[in-house]
Parts: sequence; C-alpha cells; structure tokens
Amino acid sequence: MAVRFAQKHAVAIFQDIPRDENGNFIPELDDSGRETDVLVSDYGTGQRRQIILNSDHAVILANFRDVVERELDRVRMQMGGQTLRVNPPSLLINTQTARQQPVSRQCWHTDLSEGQTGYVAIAAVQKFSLLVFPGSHKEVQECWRLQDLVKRGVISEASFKACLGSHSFKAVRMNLELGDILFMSGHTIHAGDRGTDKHPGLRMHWYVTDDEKKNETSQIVLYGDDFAKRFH
Ligand SMILES: O=C(O)CCC(=O)C(=O)O
Repeated sequence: MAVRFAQKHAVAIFQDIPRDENGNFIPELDDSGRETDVLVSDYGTGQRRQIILNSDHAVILANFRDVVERELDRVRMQMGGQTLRVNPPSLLINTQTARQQPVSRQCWHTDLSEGQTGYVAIAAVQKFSLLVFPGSHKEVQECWRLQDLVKRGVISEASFKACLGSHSFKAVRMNLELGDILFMSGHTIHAGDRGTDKHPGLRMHWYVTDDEKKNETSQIVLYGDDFAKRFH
C-alpha cells in the first residue's frame, strides 16, 4: 500500500544543479520575469520522488513511523535537544518505467544550510543505499567560517583557497536494510545513490531542527569548485 501511495502522490526531487553555457548557475524567474535568489534545479529523469507525510497521511506506514519516531525522540532527549523538533517525515521512492534505467545518483549536497542546525535521520522501509562523506560536516562548517572571513574582509580569496586544504574525501556507500536508521548532521555531505533495477527502495527522511525545516538543501558546488572538487 505504501509503495502504491508513493508511486501515485510523490513528486520529483532535485538530481543536480544546472549551469548555463558560461558555467554560471541559473536563477529562477518570478512571475514578472525578474531574477530571484532561488537557483534552477535539475530534476533529471524525475525518478527520485518524495511526499511529505502530513496529518492527511496518518495511516501511511503508521506503525513503522511510530516506532522510529519514538527512537528519534529518545535520541533527541539524550542529545539535550529540548529545543529541537522532529519535523513531519518525507517518504522517498525510486520509480522506473519499463523503458527506463534505475534512477542515477544525485549531486553532493547537505540538507541544512549554514543558518540551520540539527540532524537528519533516514530509516529504511525497504533496503536502499546512500552515499555519505562521514565527518564532512566539519569541512562544510569550516568552509562557511572562512567564507564569512572573506566577506568581512578579514582574509583574502587566495587565503581562503589556501586554508581549504588539499585533503580529499571518498564517499562511503551505506547499505540500509528494513528498520535501519542512519543519523547524520544536517551539514554532512551526501547524495541519494543510483537505484537498483525495479526496486522502489522505499525510505523515510526526518529533519530534527531548531526551527521548522524549510527548503535548505545546499549543493556543494555552490561553495566553489575548490571546495567541491575534494569530494568524490
Ligand atoms: O535518495 C535518497 O534517499 C537521498 C535523498 C536526499 O538526500 C535528499 O533529497 O536530500
């Protein structure tokens, strides 16, 4: 039932972030054709899909959700996170028509931006995999700290690049089975993996944040090629 529900109601999520012919990111336009602060996303073949489970969907995987949310709450309290809130989860699914290959990998990103603190919990309803750079939240936070120093004129762009370091990072493929829960900082770099043939890989994502989770996904290419090229 949950697979059929997700196949019917889930909508495509980003796959990558496109650039124009000059290599620049492309701003979305508002109704009057003016550029906004939001960048255009690339949804690829639209096979990675999600639906946010709000109160209208209380019966969808209710027992599974209940068990996981009790665990999330226990972790939240142990982390002293009285101010943190568990946002309604998203149900994710990989779709594939008879003519399509399985979904391909997403671009590297973090789920929360500089201004948002909290963590992400991902629970497998069916087996699936995710690509993660463990510990990369430290690199991301250091990059933001240095970018802030550049913005305030404390260090130069050249010092920023020198301070980023040359160490490169290799992603780890996390294979999750039914009931496994992966916890990571909202600033950990990761990507949805390529899919498995004819397998929906149903999974649920929760954001545990100080404020209501808004769309704060940050693709790491936005921090500059010098930062992004170290993660592969
Ligand atoms: O495919 C997945 O489970 C990962 C999706 C993801 O990381 C995201 O949409 O932020």
